[in-house]
Amino acid sequence: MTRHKIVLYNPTAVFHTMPLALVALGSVLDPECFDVRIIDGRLEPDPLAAVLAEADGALCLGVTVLTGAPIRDALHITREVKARYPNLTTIWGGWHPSLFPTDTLDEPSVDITVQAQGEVTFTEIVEALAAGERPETVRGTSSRVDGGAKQHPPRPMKAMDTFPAHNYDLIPVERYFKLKGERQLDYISSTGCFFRCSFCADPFVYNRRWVGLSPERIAEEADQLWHRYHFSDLAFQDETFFTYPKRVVEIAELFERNGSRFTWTATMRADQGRRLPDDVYELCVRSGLRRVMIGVESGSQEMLDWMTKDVTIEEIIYSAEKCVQHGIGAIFPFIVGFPNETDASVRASMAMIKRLRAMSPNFETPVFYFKPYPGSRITEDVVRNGYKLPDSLDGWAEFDFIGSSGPWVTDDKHQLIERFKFYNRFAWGPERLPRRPLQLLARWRCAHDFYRVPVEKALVERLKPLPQLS
Ligand code: B12
Ligand code: SF4
Repeated sequence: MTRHKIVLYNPTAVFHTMPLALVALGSVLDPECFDVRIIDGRLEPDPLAAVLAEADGALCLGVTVLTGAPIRDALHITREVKARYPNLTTIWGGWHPSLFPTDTLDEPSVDITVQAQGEVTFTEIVEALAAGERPETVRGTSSRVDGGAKQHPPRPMKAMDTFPAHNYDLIPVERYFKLKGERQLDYISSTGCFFRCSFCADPFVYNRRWVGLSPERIAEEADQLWHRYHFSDLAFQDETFFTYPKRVVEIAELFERNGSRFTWTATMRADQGRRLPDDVYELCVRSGLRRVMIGVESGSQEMLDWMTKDVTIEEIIYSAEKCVQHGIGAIFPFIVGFPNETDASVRASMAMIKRLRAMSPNFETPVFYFKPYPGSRITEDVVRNGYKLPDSLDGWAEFDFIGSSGPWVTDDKHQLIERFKFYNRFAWGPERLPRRPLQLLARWRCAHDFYRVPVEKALVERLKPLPQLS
């Protein structure tokens, strides 16, 4: 039997999260028929050379594509591969091709795009290719038919328990541990989200549906993975891990029963945190929960209502208090610079950030600038009001949140936020030398909202440029 080579590529990006999408795709293919090679641009000294070498004799190249900077690398690789191997089928999947199924096919080097959940769709594509057929009308894809780009019927989401366990041996797990600086294994236990935040692409891509692995399966896999890789921390990359409290309880109980061998981190909404009983917090901590990520987005209730976050300020504070009470760390991401966001709203977010940071040295409050990522209701609104989104993949490649804000943020506001971010970062956290003097100064500045003449900032940045992510 011929064993077909399948090449999967993860474009270069910030951070070293494991390429779970490609692991998911590679794990569903029958290893007797398909030889899956995952190449991660973040690990290769010369990603193109690595992909070109593997693409020789392969059945297809699959690329996972997020909106923004990763598109640049995805385009470069796909164009070069297509130029060298014109008959090799190229498939793009992931968030950007899910949002732009047919527009992405304006790029001649991309043959097929895949929308939303990819396991079954990708299997059908490669099986058709292996049988020498053209996978032209597979559900959940878009392709060129009679010269024009056509979106085929969507594929309903499938229960995750029907898929085989992720085969982490497809990636060099130890190398990710090294790059992350900790033995942290990334893991996904659910897909989609029931909520409707109007800045988020998830409701558009998954139609507010959610599917998840059963607690038994998660605990069993975690146990097996621990024996295999001896990780010390498990990072759930789900959109909303705390969707069903009963499921969380079962997972935590099973982790505890297995000996709580590792710590874990997961995503939680503030309303979910508000409803979680104390004994569940306690159980989660006993089972290893060390940190949650709770998207706050704004300190202004008016803004939260406008973005249909369906969360209240009271719920955010309550959840934060519960984290303090139970010794759980938390990341509370904020977004500023929404269209028409008032100065008062930005000030409310700054006040909320200060309040949260003062509550615990284990609380982080990264601040992102709003960028109208496609697929969201706010983006539709700003486009209706004249904002021009990129109209090509090359344009989308330049569209990235890192280091830039939308046109709604004035220079003055940008300056204020950047200074606030700097001082807020130093004001809290561990109280020790040599940062202590700067910490006291930063704390004073934050307490008095005085960010003028930022000499300390200039000095620190000159000595050590800070990464621009939060
Ligand atoms: C890990 C992660 C990252 C990692 C990158 C992961 C990587 N591939 O390198 C890092 C930390 C770098 C990152 C960064 C950002 N991210 Co991010 N991230 C995630 C997160 C939490 C998990 C992704 C994941 O592994 N999922 C698990 C896998 C199994 O699911 P999946 O990726 O969706 O893949 C499935 C399908 O999409 C499809 N599929 C995917 N790829 C392919 C490829 C082929 C060939 C096929 C056939 C199918 C297919 O099949 C897979 C299995 O069903 C998601 C949220 C989420 N839970 O998905 C957000 C998410 C992807 N990120 C998002 C955003 C907005 C960002 C940021 C822009 C902003 C921010 N503040 O975080 C930055 C910057 C990205 C950039 N431009 O560089 C958005 C996506 C927006 C978009 N339009 O691309 C998401 C959905 C979060 C959200 N709800 O807003 N992110
Ligand atoms: S921001 Fe989070 S909770 Fe809101 S819709 Fe997106 S994934 Fe769901």
